[in-house]
Amino acid sequence: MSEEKKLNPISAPLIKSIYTADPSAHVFNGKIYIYPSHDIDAGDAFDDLGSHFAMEDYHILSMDTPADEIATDHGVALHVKDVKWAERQMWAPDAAEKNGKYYLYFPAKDYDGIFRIGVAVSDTPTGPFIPQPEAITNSFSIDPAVLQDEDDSYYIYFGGIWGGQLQRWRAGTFNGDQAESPFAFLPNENEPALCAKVAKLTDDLLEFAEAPKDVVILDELGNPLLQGDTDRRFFEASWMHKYNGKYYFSYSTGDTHFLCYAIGENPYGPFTYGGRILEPVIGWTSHHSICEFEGKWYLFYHDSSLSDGVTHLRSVKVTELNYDEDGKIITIVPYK
Ligand code: FUB
Repeated sequence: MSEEKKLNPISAPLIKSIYTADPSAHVFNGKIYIYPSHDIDAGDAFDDLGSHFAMEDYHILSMDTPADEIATDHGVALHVKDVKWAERQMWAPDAAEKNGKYYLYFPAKDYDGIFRIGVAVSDTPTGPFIPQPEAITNSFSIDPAVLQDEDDSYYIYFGGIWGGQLQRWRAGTFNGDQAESPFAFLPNENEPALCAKVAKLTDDLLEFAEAPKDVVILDELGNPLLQGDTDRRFFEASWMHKYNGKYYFSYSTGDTHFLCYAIGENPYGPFTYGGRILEPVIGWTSHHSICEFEGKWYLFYHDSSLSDGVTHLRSVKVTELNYDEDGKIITIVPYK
């Protein structure tokens, strides 16, 4: 038995009938809805571009309470074959609600192999979602996450390096040279790290209202994190939540497998690195959301324990998240 299999997880898969990952959780009308990726084994070999993540559709899950660790699968809410502009790889989605309509934000590769972000709309939280005919204008990269702020402005955070292609957009247009290399065009180790992006959404929530800006993460001295600081720098899996009036930007460090967070005073930042949320899980990726329900805070995350460690066959989970008296998130260890 491998060392991993001896680990005792602190939480159980919320659903075992399908593999799910990248859980974006929201409370709509008093109920928890989870917008995850739907993992499948499409037969693509593991590589550093994430080709093995060949997902084709989304299923929305719901839960009455996190305590039960049981979610209901509401079936296919959107399939790639119904999205005119998208060819493949339906990666981590998120959702938002406005005036009784629900908006599903999702990344997928277009027919040129470039990740774009699309929006699909529904009258219910569980879909089916009707996609817009085109991706969001000037969208790029992966892992959208939407914050509805208290003034009813909506902000979209996104981006991911390596297979997420963020490094290919450094000059403002897509650089397709050396397309098989996930490492081409990354900054040097002693240069500021690549940042996630943030943009306000238009009132109809269908487009960027402004050019995306960098989500800058500073260290304790006020300097931007460096690309070589792989235990702390942004890789993918943006999430934004508010706690006690502060903005908590959280993310995955990718190849070092941590979920970390940084705190700012407004939705654009800059954000100061705060620490780790979750130590590495079984599997390569770590991806999450943070959500308040009935006065308690929860971390939704995933691991590959149900598939015995298969990287691209993951399961969403939930565990309680706590803050200390200074607002720092108490680091969670996912196995006992
Ligand atoms: O699920 C596919 C990709 O794996 C996501 O977009 C990343 O965040 C990572 O979890």
